[in-house]
Amino acid sequence: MSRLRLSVSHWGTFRAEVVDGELRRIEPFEHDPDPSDLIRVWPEMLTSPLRVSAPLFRAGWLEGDGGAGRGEDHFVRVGWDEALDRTAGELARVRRDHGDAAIFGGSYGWSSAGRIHHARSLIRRFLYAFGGSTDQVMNYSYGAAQAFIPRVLGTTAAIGSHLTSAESIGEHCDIFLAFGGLPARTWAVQSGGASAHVHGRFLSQLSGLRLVNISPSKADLDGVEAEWLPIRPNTDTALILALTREVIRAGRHDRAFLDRYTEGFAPFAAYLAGESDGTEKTADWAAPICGIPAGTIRALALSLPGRRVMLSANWALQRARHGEQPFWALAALAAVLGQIGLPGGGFGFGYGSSNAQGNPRYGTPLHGLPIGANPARSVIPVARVADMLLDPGGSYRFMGRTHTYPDIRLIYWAGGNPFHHHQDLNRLRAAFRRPETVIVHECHWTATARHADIVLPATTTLERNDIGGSSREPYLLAMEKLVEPQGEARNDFDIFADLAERLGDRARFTGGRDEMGWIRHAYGRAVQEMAERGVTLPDFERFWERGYAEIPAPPETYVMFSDYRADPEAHRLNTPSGRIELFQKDLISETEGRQPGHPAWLDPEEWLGAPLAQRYPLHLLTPQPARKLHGQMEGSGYVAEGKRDGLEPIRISERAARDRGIVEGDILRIFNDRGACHAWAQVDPALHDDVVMLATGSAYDPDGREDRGSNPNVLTRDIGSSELGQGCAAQSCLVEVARLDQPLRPVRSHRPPRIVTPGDMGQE
Ligand SMILES: Nc1nc2c(c(=O)[nH]1)N[C@H]1C(S)=C(S)[C@@H](COP(=O)(O)OP(=O)(O)OC[C@H]3O[C@@H](n4cnc5c(=O)[nH]c(N)nc54)[C@H](O)[C@@H]3O)O[C@H]1N2
Ligand SMILES: Nc1nc2c(c(=O)[nH]1)N[C@H]1C(S)=C(S)[C@@H](COP(=O)(O)OP(=O)(O)OC[C@H]3O[C@@H](n4cnc5c(=O)[nH]c(N)nc54)[C@H](O)[C@@H]3O)O[C@H]1N2
Ligand SMILES: [Mo]
Repeated sequence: MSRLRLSVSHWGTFRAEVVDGELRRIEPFEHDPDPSDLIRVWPEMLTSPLRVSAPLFRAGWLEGDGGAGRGEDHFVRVGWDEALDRTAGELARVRRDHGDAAIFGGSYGWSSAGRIHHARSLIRRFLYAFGGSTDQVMNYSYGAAQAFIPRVLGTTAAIGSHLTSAESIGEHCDIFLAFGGLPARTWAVQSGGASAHVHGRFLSQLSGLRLVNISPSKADLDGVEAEWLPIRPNTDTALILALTREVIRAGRHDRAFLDRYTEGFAPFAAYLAGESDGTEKTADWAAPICGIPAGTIRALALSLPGRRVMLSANWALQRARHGEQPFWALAALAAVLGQIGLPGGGFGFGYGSSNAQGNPRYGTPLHGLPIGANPARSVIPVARVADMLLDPGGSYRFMGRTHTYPDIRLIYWAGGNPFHHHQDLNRLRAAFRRPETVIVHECHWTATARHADIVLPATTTLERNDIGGSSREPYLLAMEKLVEPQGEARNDFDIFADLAERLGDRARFTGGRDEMGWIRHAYGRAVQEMAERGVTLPDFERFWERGYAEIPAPPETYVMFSDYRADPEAHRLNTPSGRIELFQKDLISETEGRQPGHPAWLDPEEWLGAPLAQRYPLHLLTPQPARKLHGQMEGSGYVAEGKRDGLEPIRISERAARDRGIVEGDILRIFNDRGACHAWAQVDPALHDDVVMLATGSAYDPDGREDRGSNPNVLTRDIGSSELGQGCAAQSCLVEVARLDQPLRPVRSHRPPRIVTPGDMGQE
């Protein structure tokens, strides 16, 4: 038997046995204390019938149908040379006739682990090298916070890049409030490559302290003793404001902290007291909004002062209308309690949202190919993609300024799946029919590939060499090619290199290095950086042979904002006042009064307290899928184990099920004015009565406005969090569900589209 070679995915590091060029067996990385079951999917993903097997052109595009057939058409098989010639030709034509910004190359998506072959980085490097393109800024994960929070806290560190360490919490914290819980499910994953899963270790630090799960779902905090406060979705801000007001009413706020470290407490406090709008934000005020009894809110508030408190919120809270507010309000509550910068106290966003939050600050050095600057200087906030395509020249507000949408003629995507990640997919489908040409590199037949005109087959990580890991985790990982590319798949790197050559300068993209050249270069930089930190890494050959290099943890325990607390002058924050801003006057003028200047309860429009709830009385939440990374494992047997009739489960409360005559296992139609999809009922005894939960990740398989499968993004609303952050607002969505009484139309997404070979027309 040959030695087991190492490879890496966002959902886990593993070793593989390869016999006669075939992947026989995989086993978890020897240093992963708690590997995720998800790695089991790899052998299937590699050879899936859904692999894109050859370069293809959409039939209607060849006939000049103006995009009408996108998503419905069959494809024509072509050779690589012809595919690359046409792709390079289309890029050159659109640049010449419409300018560089007419190419949309934001290409949002997680791509694969491994830094050298990271598709989204490569496509931007390629496009920027030849004039640039329209890009996307921020992300779907925490876009509202990413755009807005630096404005009031001066940093994005609080959104998950450097949170107060688990050890510090274990040692010092008395009360841990977990808004959205701390689900093990999301900790399966780490962008760049999960190597050591530590959710269990994190929870063990919390045992013995008072832990409160504030979430519509009890299952969001499992495996450790916790209280559960079932909250209505999107109402956390109201609860947090009421907790804050009750602390102030009791005179228990930390005046010394507020004076020294914050700006604008007075106008914020006036709002809480009702001086600015006539409504005092008491527990009695919040109770009917968030569905938690006033007595419970008041008792919780009064239990906080004088204790070491960590206020944690997961990213889902801000993927909502006015998603900027709960995070800002939580930071304000932490300030009112005087907890910011204390060991085990303060706040943190994302403890519940991916592996290794609260790890020591390893700062594992990972370097991909440089992307460079975008000469086209054209960007949109990431989730405004459909608006842009539908409204060229239209204006919109973002981060305090007015911007104009470019006129997009060509879409180029590699490493993402907008028909997974975007909201209101029927609207996106209409938007995708607008441009002249859509080019997609994919490994698998996603809905995005089905909506393209030119589809180029990409390799997966298993078919190439790379270097991976995450800055938050302790291993640099050598990713060794395991098998030859399947079908005619090629590396994105090689595709872009060949396109660059056709555009006149191969080296402008490759930088004169090949795959192993870039891997050695990345490792060399890591060796140098670690040497500066006094750590000697093994030489490249030894690293590659062994499969990993370990990065030691720094000796000090990390506490967010501890330096600021110690010396607020020397460590001024990057905000207008240099302090934590609880009020910003400019917000009011910039938004012409549409936003108040402090954290505030703002109506999310689609929530259980809205008039629309008369017609659509259930709040749909769309969490991350347990058996997948986003849409990536669709079509596998591993994922199918969780399905029935090709459909995903939808969690529904006992009461909501009873009221509708639904029992466990029933097939449901989930609908609102935007569309409908299907799922089987999983009755959940520990879910908020008026909430249903359907995970993302099911392939979009449209039949008119109905999705044949279980994709909740036909239901979600395509609107920005607000004009401040313009993040996606996927979690603000009302629906109704009913037992399906007609036969289900079979799901088609497990089969590739029809492919014909020229000269052999009509054959499949
Ligand atoms: N309703 C709702 N929608 C959501 C969310 C939600 O909470 N609710 N969450 C949002 C969030 S947080 C995120 S991050 C997004 C995720 O959205 P995406 O990141 O777009 O989802 P993925 O399925 O990971 O898409 C990555 C794609 O890259 C492809 N790929 C993998 N490796 C390679 C490669 O080497 N080369 C090429 N060319 N392609 C490759 C995969 O096959 C896959 O199709 O979804 C968002 N959408
Ligand atoms: N297995 C797996 N893990 C993943 C991913 C995956 O695809 N699969 N994706 C990764 C990515 S890209 C990201 S960005 C992170 C996302 O991490 P999160 O945003 O933390 O994950 P979600 O599953 O969307 O939401 C977690 C929980 O938040 C609760 N919640 C939703 N809305 C509200 C609300 O308004 N108030 C309160 N109090 N609670 C609410 C829901 O009950 C839900 O179960 O997950 C990462 N981890
Ligand atoms: Mo994400």
